[in-house]
Amino acid sequence: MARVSGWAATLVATALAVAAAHPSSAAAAALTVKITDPAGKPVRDAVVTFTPSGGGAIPAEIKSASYVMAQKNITFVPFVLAVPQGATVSFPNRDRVNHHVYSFSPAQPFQLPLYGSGQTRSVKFDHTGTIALGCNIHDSMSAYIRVVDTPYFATTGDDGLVVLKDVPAGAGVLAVWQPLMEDASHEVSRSFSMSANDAAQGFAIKVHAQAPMAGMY
Ligand SMILES: [Cu+2]
Repeated sequence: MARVSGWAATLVATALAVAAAHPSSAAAAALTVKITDPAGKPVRDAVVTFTPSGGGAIPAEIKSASYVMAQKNITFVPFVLAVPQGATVSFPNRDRVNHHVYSFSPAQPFQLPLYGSGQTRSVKFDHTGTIALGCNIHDSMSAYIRVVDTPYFATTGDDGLVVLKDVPAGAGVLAVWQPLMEDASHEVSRSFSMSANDAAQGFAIKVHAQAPMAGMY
């Protein structure tokens, strides 16, 4: 008898009818994407990317922007941070206690040995993929850095919404990654042709209520 697998792909894609918020230029437009669960509840911490078919060169100002994964109240803040390939992420310790940040993720394992309050460290991420973070001192601390190879990316907040700005018209791939997604890759994608006008898309995804952290990445 077949057993039900909790990791079966369970993507349900739905189209959203969201009115365009403003007129756009001919060459590029805004793409609004809403991420919900199948019941329609907004899903936060989802990284949404649009990758043009020809590839998305990452402008220097996006690559060199400030990306921060802080430690505050024995928690990583934010829980999910999306950065472009080649970005440098700083890891400021805003607690009174020491932290030892590490990742064993194959995309880029690293260690930031014990450092104290008010200090910071930084790591440059040269490879795309998912970096699962932990702290050697505090087992409860976990967070994710998602390294992407397109300049068109954003992470959903409590409203499940992102707006990707200045997306070039033309074919590409629209993808959503969320660390608790009930899919082995934690990612779903679809072909999408961006028009010259503002557009809206929706994804309904199934996510775990709580993160089974160990061994996910
Ligand atoms: Cu710690």
